[in-house]
Amino acid sequence: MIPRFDARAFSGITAAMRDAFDRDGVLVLDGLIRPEECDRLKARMMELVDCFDPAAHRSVFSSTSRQHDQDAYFLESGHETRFFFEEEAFDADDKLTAPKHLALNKVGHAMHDTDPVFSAFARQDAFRLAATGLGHQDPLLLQSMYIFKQPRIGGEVVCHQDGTYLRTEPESCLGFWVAVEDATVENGCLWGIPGGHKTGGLRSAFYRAETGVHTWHETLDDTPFDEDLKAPLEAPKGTVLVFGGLFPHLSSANRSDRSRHAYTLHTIDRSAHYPADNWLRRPDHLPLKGFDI
Ligand SMILES: O=C(O)CCC(=O)C(=O)O
Repeated sequence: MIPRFDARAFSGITAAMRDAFDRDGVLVLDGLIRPEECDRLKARMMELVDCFDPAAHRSVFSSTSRQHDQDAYFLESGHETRFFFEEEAFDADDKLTAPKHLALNKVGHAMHDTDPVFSAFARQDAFRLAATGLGHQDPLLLQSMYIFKQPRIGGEVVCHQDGTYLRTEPESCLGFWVAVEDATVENGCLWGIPGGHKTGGLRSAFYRAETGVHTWHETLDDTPFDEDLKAPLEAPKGTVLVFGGLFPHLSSANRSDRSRHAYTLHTIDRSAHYPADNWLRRPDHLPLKGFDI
């Protein structure tokens, strides 16, 4: 049973939280974000979507087909706010089957630097305290996403470790997954393998060539993920799940009538080396920043 912590009055990582994180690979912080903060973030995202022209970019994010792996609009989004559709958002004639607000899979990957509302949300003390309390000496904000998990067409995310896509040497990635809306088994909550961060190492690494859109995976450890052990991480609005780069996690397709909006923030430690062949790159004039700007 993965413990849940009441984090409504969070003032830092406790010994019990640290023990749970080390043992299970994931920390469940209920109420860390107030409901009105979730609503504000969602409202700001809806404004950003209002301004997005769906005719301009038809980029799809799919963890099964992985067509985004060869897509310049995706690969060059590390310092941008860009919009990616659900795979099932288009019909056989390539027309959207739902209004854009109900057709997008996610928005990424740098709203924490490009948008004032998202920057303030990402840089709140709760995340800083959690990152430093879990061992980061000097956290850098690497990636953020707003994930819609749309009603009926929200795509599945296959079991993976975030360290595959956000590589540092040594591994230092920390993920904060925020339930902007209630996440249940029915609408596609996150699942994880408790203790799975200690069973085998990083399974694969994802690389991007120096130029162009060529990417590839390399197997580092062929130990299979033991998905029989996976547990649902149901998360009421405002709950934050915190996990490291080795924690295996996934989510099922959302076939329900309810969306499951989530926000994710990934930090790395400045002292760790961030190899230049990671897919997510920043131009020299937009370096990664920390919690203070
Ligand atoms: O929110 C989800 O359904 C999955 C998110 C996730 O695992 C990821 O983006 O790494």
